[in-house]
Amino acid sequence: MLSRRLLRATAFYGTALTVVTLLILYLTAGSEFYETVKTRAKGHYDTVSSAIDEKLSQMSNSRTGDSSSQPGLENAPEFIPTTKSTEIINKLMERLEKPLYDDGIDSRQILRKNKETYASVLRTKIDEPNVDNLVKAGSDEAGTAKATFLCLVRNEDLDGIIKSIQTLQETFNNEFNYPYTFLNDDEFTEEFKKGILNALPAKASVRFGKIEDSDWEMPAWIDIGDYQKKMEALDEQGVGHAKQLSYHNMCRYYSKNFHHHPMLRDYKFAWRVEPGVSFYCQIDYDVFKFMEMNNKVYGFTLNLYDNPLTVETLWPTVMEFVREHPDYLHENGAFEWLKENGQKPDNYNGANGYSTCHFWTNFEITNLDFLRSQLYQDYVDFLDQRGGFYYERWGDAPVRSIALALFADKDSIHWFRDIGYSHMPYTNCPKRDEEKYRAQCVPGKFVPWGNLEAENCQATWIKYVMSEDQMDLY
Ligand SMILES: Nc1nc2c(ncn2[C@@H]2O[C@H](COP(=O)(O)OP(=O)(O)O)[C@@H](O)[C@H]2O)c(=O)[nH]1
Ligand SMILES: [Mg+2]
Repeated sequence: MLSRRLLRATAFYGTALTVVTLLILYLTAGSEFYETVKTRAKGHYDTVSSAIDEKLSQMSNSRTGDSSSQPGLENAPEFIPTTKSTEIINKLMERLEKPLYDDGIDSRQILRKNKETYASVLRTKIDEPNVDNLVKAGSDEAGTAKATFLCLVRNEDLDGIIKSIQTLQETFNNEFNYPYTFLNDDEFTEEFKKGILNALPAKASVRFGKIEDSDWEMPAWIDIGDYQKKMEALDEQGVGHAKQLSYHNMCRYYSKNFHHHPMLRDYKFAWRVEPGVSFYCQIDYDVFKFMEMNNKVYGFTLNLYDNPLTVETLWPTVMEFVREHPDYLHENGAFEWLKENGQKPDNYNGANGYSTCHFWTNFEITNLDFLRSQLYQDYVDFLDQRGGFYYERWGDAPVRSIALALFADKDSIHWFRDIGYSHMPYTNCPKRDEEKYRAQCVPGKFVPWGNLEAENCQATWIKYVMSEDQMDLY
């Protein structure tokens, strides 16, 4: 009894003594210590911000840039998930677990109807988006979005990328003068840089950057033997690029890392441009400002089915992630598009519950804040840890598309019907006024070969995802 009291008293006086000592120390030396820390931090802050200023001025004055890597997450408020009730979560999960169509579907009939839907939409004459805030060429605000074209290319892609950017300049960018960012996993050669600069008007702003090896290369925790064995098998089944390690790296980079490249840090939007693509129609309004002023997260032109052999475990893996983070789901997500099983039921079954519909990311205009959000990063890190970029051939297109369809508001995903665009073999060709065409494309003609018509997912997007308001945007 006595010893317990003694113990309690000792503990009490001991604590009191420590608090008093700390208080005295703070009052005498603490403020000085605080000042020192503050001064040091400010010094550091000043150094960092002057380095940024210097970089920014370099960016606007020079036509080349540096390439250091400095990843970081910014959580834009619109991409912070809201907490949801169990009832809502259960309803959302239910929609993700069942296919869009019940058993007994006639896939040929669905394909026929879908082709009709697609043709009738694309053959209806359209002009620019019907919004009252379009920023037209020549106006003060034209070209003022924080935005860049993004070209991930190799030195040997020079001719192909020149073709792409020249038609892009002619149809759009001569009027808006948005900058170009070229990225490569290797150093760009002088020949490449000169070739690009010569192909663009003198006023064009261009930067060339190198990707850090650690952001590009296969991560150390991938079992190379396992990767090789699995890709040998995929290759034998005719899956393209299966044995091409650089292709796996590229898909992972576009899924997980590109948006953290320091050269993109000051941009909110990136428009991806690939070698060998064509732009067909005149675009007289600022596409980036349209995205910004109408709260768009993503812009696409084409959406297609994928080869299910490349994504066999992607959907089950995504569902594991979703069960861990059900709050991340968006109540107005484009779930039906992911769960469509009518036109290509074998794809849905082969991909274990995923239609394989995806935006064709060789054209994409991305709100980088979405990709830099905690939500997207958690998602892609989870997938990355499972190794599917190497043990399968998960593409950046299905990975990005699933994230958008699950976690973003479907009304913030915009189909740029008015942008005539082609990457072999598929085309988005709208019906526009004659003078808006600069080259031949046939309105509604998706692909030159009839047997590939079934690869088009756009009708599902039109029928099950687009609201009337979205349809009325053109
Ligand atoms: N720097 C670099 N770019 C690559 C590499 N592999 C692909 N790309 C780029 O990544 C994009 C997609 O590659 P691409 O070969 O067009 O793929 P596909 O459209 O799926 O056939 C294009 O912009 C390519 O230039 C690579 O190994 N290094
Ligand atoms: Mg390509």
